[in-house]
Amino acid sequence: MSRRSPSRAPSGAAAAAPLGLALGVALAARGASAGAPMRPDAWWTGLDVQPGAAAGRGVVALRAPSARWVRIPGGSFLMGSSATDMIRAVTLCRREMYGALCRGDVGMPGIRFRAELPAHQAFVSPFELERTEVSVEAYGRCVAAGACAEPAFVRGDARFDQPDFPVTEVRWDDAAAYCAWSGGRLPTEAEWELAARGPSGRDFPWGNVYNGHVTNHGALASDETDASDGYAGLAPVDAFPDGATPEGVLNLAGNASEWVDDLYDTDENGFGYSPLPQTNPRGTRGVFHVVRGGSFTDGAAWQRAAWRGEGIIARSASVGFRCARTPGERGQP
Ligand SMILES: [Ca+2]
Repeated sequence: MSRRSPSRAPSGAAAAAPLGLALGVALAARGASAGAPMRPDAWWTGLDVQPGAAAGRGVVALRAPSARWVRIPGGSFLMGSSATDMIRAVTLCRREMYGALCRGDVGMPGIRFRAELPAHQAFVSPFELERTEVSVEAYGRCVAAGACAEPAFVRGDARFDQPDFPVTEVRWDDAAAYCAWSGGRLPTEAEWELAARGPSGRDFPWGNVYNGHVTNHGALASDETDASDGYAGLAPVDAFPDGATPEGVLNLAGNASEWVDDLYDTDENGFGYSPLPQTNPRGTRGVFHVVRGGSFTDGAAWQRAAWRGEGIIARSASVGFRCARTPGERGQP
């Protein structure tokens, strides 16, 4: 079965040829692809793509199986964004194709980023977070058990229905139901941000410098997908190991955005964090749940660990989730 990514798509010629010829074909394909323009949207829109244009091609990585849960030490950290953080966000945003939209005062991006204000101290107790987003395969076990609703994508749609892709097109309630069924719960927004930023307050899960090759990102453009990271659409939940946090949590930035437990609870101006208790804060007022971490349709500024989305949609092709649990609480495996 062929894989869903242009970076993984095997060459038919290479697959059928003897090893030496196959190697030659592969090397030639790589050389040709290095200078060939790539259609970032080709796979996503169902057009033919030229295999072999992705980063990491030809590199074999051996990885040991990893545990589902990663322990995140609790502690105090600076949650949200300062005025300086906002300037950095707008600067990143301005590099996008539609960067002219990225003003810090008015306009859609400005409003989106203002939700991160103000920077404030928060304390989070130790917890455990899933190393990866919940996969289609894992979620399917909950559906088969009758405990979760079917995701809304069309079965067999190769863009979404792949066992190792993050499950998307699920409602917040579905995500919460899965986590409860599988022995956890949705992380709070503060837990998610502490896991992504660490106690030092990183801008991104991997560090402070944006790197579009370690996150399955998109673009602020007419075509929101971007295959320069190797994937126009979703990627396997264990892809992008170089974008992991120091503790080993994968794809907090990028791939699927993620439901968190909190409701989007704004300040008196209708944006920004409401005054919440500093210890284990959790938004309990509001209509919509928060989503965290940019997706494969979001540009660099939305990959920042402080970004928060208001979750105004019930389901989305770019929103999935992962679960958390509190040490000492154990449910099903
Ligand atoms: Ca993610």
